[in-house]
Amino acid sequence: MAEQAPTHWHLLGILKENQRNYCSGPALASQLSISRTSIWKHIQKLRSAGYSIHSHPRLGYQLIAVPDLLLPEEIIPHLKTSAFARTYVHIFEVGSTNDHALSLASHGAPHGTVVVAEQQTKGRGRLRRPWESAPHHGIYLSIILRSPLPPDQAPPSTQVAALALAKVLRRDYELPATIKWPNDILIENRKVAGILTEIQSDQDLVRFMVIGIGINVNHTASDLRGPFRYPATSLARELQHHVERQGLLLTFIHQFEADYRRFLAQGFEAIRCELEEASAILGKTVKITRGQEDFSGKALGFTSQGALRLLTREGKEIIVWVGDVSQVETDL
Ligand code: BT5
Repeated sequence: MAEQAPTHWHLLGILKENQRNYCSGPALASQLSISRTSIWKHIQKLRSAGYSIHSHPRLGYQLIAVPDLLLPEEIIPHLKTSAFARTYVHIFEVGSTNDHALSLASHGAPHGTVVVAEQQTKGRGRLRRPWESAPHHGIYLSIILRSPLPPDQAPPSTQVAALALAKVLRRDYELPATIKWPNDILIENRKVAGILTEIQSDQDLVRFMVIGIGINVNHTASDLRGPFRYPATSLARELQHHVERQGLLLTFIHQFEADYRRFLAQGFEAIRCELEEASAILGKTVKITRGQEDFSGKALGFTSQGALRLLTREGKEIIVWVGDVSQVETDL
């Protein structure tokens, strides 16, 4: 990153390296080339962000606990991405991270900007359906993408995000995550995450996209009361233990950037196989609703552009670009 990290991040770095010990005020002051009063002010800043720091009149300062928050201090120093999250906006409470990101994008925020909130009061899904966003339990994230794609090549970006998340959940958490086309991540038929993509385009080119991802991480059963269109779950419920959100967010951002770059360079074909393997619906009979229309048929796979191929009961293959899968039945 070209920008210099703020002083309190350096201070935090030193406290973390010496977490078992106290760091004396004068030693910190000389290491950072600032006064002891400034050290104290930066300590106060870290405390107000949620870090628990013990101070001893003679021994100095000791970091006791790092807050379970998606603070830039905990994310940015670990980034190895080239664009994703290089601009990172963390908010404690917001209506919807997608709305916030759309507004930042319309004011010129760069490609890869990430907006993360600890809580959403008006989180939304497709068709303005509500997205339950319990404070501090989930990951509510929106990412701004500025790729010069023709408008008809942008929608598969949702599937790239879905694939990246499913891969992380399978590889790093050993969960049988699958993708219910086009935007749901399921674990054994229960929805653990949803994706909402919003696109602003001119006639020939996408101006920007905002991809919003909501992940149920440490939600308990009572956080997921619904009523929901589909049974819901969280990672903690599936794994029976608390999941550290910072690590999950970081891994997802890296995986998404890698898969998105591959998609931009090689097109949808580059991810088609992986998507088909991770699909919750291929080979099954599904009912798809699009506006007032319903289609039923067997999901066969994806076209080279990312649309769903459906074999109707009449034996005709149709191509579906958008829709909601409302029923999935395994073929006998
Ligand atoms: C989605 O829509 O699944 C997309 C959800 C995207 C949420 C993220 S959070 C960050 C960003 N900022 C936003 O404002 N949104 C994005 P859809 O397929 O339409 O599903 C919505 C439906 O899922 C709702 O009507 C409920 O039935 C159900 N639902 C709501 N909250 C849920 C939750 N936490 N877990 C599982 N299902 C939920």
